[in-house]
Amino acid sequence: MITFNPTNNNFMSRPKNPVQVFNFDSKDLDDGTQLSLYRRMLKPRLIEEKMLILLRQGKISKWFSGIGQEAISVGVASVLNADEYLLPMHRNLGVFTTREIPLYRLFSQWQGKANGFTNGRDRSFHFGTQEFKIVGMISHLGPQFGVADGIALGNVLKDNKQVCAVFTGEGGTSEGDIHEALNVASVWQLPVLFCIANNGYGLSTPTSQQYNCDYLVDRAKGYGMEGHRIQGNNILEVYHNLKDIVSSMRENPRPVMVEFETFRMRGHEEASGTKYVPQELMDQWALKDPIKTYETYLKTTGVLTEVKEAEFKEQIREEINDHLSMAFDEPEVSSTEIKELNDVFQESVIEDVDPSDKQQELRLVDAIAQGLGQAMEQHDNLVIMGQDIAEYGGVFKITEGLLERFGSGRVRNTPICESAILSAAMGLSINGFKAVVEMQFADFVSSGFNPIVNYLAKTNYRWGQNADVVVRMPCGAGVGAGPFHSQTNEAWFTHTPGLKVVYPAFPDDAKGLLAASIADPNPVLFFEHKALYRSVRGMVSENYYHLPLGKANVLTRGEEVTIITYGAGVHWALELDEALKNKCRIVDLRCLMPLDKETIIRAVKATGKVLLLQEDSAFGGIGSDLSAMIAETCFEYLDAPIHRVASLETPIPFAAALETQYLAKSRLVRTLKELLAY
Ligand SMILES: Cc1ncc(C[n+]2csc(CCOP(=O)(O)OP(=O)(O)O)c2C)c(N)n1
Repeated sequence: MITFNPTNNNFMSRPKNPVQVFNFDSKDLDDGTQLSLYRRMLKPRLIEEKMLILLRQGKISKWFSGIGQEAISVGVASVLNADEYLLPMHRNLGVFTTREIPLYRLFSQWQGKANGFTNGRDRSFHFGTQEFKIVGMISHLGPQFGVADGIALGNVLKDNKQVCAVFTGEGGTSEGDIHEALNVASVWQLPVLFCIANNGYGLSTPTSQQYNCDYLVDRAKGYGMEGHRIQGNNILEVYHNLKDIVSSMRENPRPVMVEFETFRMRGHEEASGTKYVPQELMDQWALKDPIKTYETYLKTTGVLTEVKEAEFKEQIREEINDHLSMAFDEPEVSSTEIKELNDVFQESVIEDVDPSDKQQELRLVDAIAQGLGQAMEQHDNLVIMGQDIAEYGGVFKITEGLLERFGSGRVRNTPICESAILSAAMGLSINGFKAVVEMQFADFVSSGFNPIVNYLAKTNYRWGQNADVVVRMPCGAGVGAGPFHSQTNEAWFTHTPGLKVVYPAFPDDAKGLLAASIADPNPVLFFEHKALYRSVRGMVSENYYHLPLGKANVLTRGEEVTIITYGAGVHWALELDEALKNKCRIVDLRCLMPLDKETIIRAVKATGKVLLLQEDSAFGGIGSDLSAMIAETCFEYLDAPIHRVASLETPIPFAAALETQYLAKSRLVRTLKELLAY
């Protein structure tokens, strides 16, 4: 092992002869394996050389080069079994080739064609494939570590003794998601091989501006994790060390961090160049080329001959050219609006399970708790995670008793790590599990926003991997809790294609909709109004049952005005309607995405007047979109302008008088009377 920082000047005095750069030691590796490692590194290198030509000819778009880093990708992929998940980043072509993905599929992927992995929907290495057990990156880098946590948790729960490996560059390690994921992996002792390819630069930023410690792997100690620093350009060092580490991880499941020392020999991506990299560094690292140095070693030991080398290169080049022709011959991708829209969600065939006649009176909070417990019985692959949800039963006591009933494997207290846990929920889904994540308060979802809107929401559309995740969101004001414990932030998510958003107002709806949300293989944000938890009661069927997502409920049949609302608004509207002697037709949306447009339109047409009521502030909220939709579809039926009633455009104040003034309810009577009088 060497002791230098890739961009630090100590390294300038390295020897000039490539053979001396590394102390190769094949140990007891047979010749076949030694040659196979060589061939495996050669393949991505020759593909890249070809890609650089195609890039110059304008035949492919962006290219992120891993030239000089092949030993890391190949070494890691070579020590994992074919059924163990690999989570590569943008410089890990060797992972894909070592897993023997047919090259034409990779080439089609890079050209945005249908034989790729995303139907032209995402570019470069942004794809995954269950067939090859590879989970590709999203651009945001950091969530990848948390996804690996989830996959590893799935492996632990299956007790299959598998390891998964995830990659990042040193730049990515500065992201908070990475810290959270490392912490969770350590607390839960998840068998993840965390691979940090320290290649000196994150785009143009040298390591000295990225972190302020000697070695990134020193951080492993802080996480209570084993760590190793390995010369990433020495394939034998990578292979031997990882083989030992990984087999020990299989025996004794735990996370391990490995920092690979390497160097980025080309620009961040091809168009951006390397002007900011001192030439001496380039020259020094050129001597440590993982393929050339190993090639020289293999030749000195007689394992590789000139003839064999030429044969390998010819075979690989022929394969590349054949597969490139296939990809070039493939037509440009085409689709239809309907197909694109249909692929946003995985098709969900949710069985009809009806409520029974045997009922009991429950509060909203109890109905949710009962529904969650029954869903745990129904799906033995369902894991629930959240802060203080196990022994403590959650801050609203909804998960009380579940630990005792279902055990600590499936009912998991988490550190305060929203991003890592939501990413882990994605990983669980990839590994065949269902997950329910409890946000302690809906407000805190902002700390896990990235994995929800970028991972959970987009993965089915991108490469057909569903995110079987429900995020429970205790939300809403009226509880005197101020700006950070009172928000109803559904509009943050209804705007993002790929997420379902459910918002019940009654106990029976909450139970049936929660069960259906969990049964649904797609990501669902499930809003639970805190002010309704213990104030709203109703009769609830005792059995496990589903209510369909995307069906609104018409609660009253008044003829003069339609009020469309959800959540706490439903109860404000009901109260007022009673006072006004039933003039209102109240539609409880129950589900915001999918939206029951038919019921909305029918109700508007029936009264000719419509009031849209929401607890959230108005601008950019659900009411605004409903208003546009109603104006577009029901214009001729309207007898008055559409009215919206929403909360003030301010953060949510704490003091009772201010909160009351803030809330939409305080303007409801006045606006409704104006509308009735219009
Ligand atoms: C959250 C986020 N911020 C910024 C970027 C832009 N970006 C993409 S890759 C990259 C550098 C990553 O450096 P590193 O993790 O060291 O990997 P390397 O590219 O060196 O292999 C940056 C800044 C991004 N994709 N995502």
